[in-house]
Amino acid sequence: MLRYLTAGESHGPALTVIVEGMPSGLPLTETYINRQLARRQKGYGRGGRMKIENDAVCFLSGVRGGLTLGSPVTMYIENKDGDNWKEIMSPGPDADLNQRVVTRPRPGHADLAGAIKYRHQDIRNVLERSSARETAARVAAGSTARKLLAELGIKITGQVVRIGNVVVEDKNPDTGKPERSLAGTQLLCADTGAEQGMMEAIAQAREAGDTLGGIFEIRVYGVPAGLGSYAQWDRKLDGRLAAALMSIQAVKGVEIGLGFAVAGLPGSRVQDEIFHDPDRGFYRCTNWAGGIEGGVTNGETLVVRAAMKPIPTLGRPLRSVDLNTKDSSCAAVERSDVCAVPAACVVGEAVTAWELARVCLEKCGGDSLVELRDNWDRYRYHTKQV
Ligand code: EPS
Repeated sequence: MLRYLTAGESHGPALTVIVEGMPSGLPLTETYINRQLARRQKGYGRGGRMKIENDAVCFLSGVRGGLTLGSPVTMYIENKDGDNWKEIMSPGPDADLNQRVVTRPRPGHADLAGAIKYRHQDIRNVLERSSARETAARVAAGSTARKLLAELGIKITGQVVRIGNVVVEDKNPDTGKPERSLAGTQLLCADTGAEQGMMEAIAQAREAGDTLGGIFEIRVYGVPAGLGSYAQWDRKLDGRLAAALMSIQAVKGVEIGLGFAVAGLPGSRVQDEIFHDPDRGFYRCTNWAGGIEGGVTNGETLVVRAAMKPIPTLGRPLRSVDLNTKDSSCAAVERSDVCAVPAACVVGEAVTAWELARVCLEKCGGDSLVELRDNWDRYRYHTKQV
């Protein structure tokens, strides 16, 4: 089945990802993936690193003449900043391990827990891999899945709906139409008024040496009923999406459809009534479930939201304790972002695409895109006939 593995340190020479199980015959170009990588780098509030990088994949295996071969797809993303860290990050005995040593863990980062777990005395050995730099590799993997879904008529969009205290009021959990294009927005937010407020909030946070989190919302259009399963806990698509989104650095909460609001509403306001039309088949007039019932897609648009906490690297650092001397001191300050919610949104789209591609392949199989499409078209025909 479809799986991927990423590797690479934030200031090492490169990030690498191997995607396995992608059917043969899928049209795939570096340019297609690079468009998504470029989206991940954008957003008002990002730090100095994004001025150095120009993320782009290089295919090392699995694609020939613009089509996947069915063999593992290896992608390589150069860290341009790696050039500035060659001596410090060298894998050989010549590495300069006395420069840029980090001993004051940042509250909220993996720094302290990671140092304890792996018995590191230099927290750099933790932060190099726990850094959200790794998400570039995940966007590359997710973009291959996004392309597969596009071939099946499934479209994924993401939108920032909150930064700090600035909230986009109309969450529109109804089935709705795809939002207007977000290209050209500063924060992947369709509400220009809210976006302006968000940018002001980010500017204020920067001024104060602070950071801001927020919420992004992912929608998936064109999903037929019947993906995922209620039959076993680890086959439930809602659980799988929650795990995928929660695994994104700094994400602390995930909700589907009405999400946490269900706790305060009566059943009659939470469930989506069922209707039937000879042309449309079964349909709903509301989508409070966010397109999933019992761990299975119900044919409505998927609506998933994730909450990202503010990045723990603060210009005005919080109190911490030196790992080696145990003296009280302020946490380390590394170059970082003030707000990376738009970037996390693009990563959210990627991991959602990945999980969706997996359930599509589980449902309809196929070693080649042609075989998958045959099975897919037959299944879609069935969903319209019932
Ligand atoms: C990131 C690269 C990192 C950070 C950020 C995300 O680069 P550097 O550490 O060299 O500044 O900008 O990572 C974090 C916020 C973090 O806490 O790790 C990227 O490529 O997205």
